[in-house]
Amino acid sequence: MFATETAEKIKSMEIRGAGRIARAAAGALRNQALGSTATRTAAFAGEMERAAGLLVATRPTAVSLPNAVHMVMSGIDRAKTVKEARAGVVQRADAFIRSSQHAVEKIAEIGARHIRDGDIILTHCNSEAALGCIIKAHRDGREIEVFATEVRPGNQGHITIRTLNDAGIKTNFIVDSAVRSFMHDVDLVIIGADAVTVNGAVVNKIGSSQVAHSAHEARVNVLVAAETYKFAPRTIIGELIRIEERAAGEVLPDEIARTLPHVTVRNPAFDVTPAEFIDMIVTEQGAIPPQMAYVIIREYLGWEIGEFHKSLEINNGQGE
Ligand code: RUB
Repeated sequence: MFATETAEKIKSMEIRGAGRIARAAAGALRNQALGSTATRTAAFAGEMERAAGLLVATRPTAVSLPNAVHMVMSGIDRAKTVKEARAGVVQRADAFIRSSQHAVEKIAEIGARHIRDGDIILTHCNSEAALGCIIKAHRDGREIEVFATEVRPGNQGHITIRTLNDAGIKTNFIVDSAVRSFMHDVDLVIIGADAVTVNGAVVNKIGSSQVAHSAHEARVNVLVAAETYKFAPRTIIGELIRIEERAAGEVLPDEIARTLPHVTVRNPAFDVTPAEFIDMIVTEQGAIPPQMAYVIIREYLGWEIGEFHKSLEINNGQGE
């Protein structure tokens, strides 16, 4: 699949979930590079930049997407020939996809260690990283039970309960507004992430902050399963994560909305859970308290504050 087709599928949410979106984007750039007929490096780089821009513009919240694109595209401008540039893109895209899959497996392994025999776990939305931890604990022989939310308006909970059912895990399916009613029966909350900011706040599916708040109130631990490429480097310089607001029709059919001229439907797809409601973030590099997010950005993503200063200077016309 080339970039245009992949971008459409990400936009329509046929491809969804921050990890899958990132791998699909890397794969699309790889295919774009292999299919390019450009004969000059500048033309090749231009085509790849346009493809990268198209992919990054599809969904604004999942930081895994620009991070993956950044990793695949880095160094393209230093290649001396099209052959070299193409090989670089293919090599970096394949490496990203491999390391992403490995990260999800590693997180499952680490996260499962924090699940005890007899635990009742609540999860929200559909996160392969979060479900990986739950399924690994079950496969390791721990007897567990899950509460899974419906996840209005996208119904991602339907994907979650099918996955849990297929793994043979006892699961309770509840509407989003029932979370607080059941929280006292729950031992642990596990959710995924679309972005983690430098101060340890987690951006995830709308409703996650209510889930975490309710868990905090009931003294239930909240564990976030997030690969390091979901950490947001630009939050170091104060950049905020943009919360995607999707079409009103996902919440209320247009024919009904048309009869309610005084009603505006709001449909944010994500919300922000502050670090104080999160006990641990499980990354492929290990489990960390949310306050250590900066270390992940610096050590594992390789983004230094200096790099931002440099890019800011260049953007302001002061650099080079
Ligand atoms: C998906 C969502 C998931 C994270 C993490 O939202 O919020 O919890 O993306 O998922 P959407 P994963 O359905 O709108 O994309 O662990 O699979 O990357």
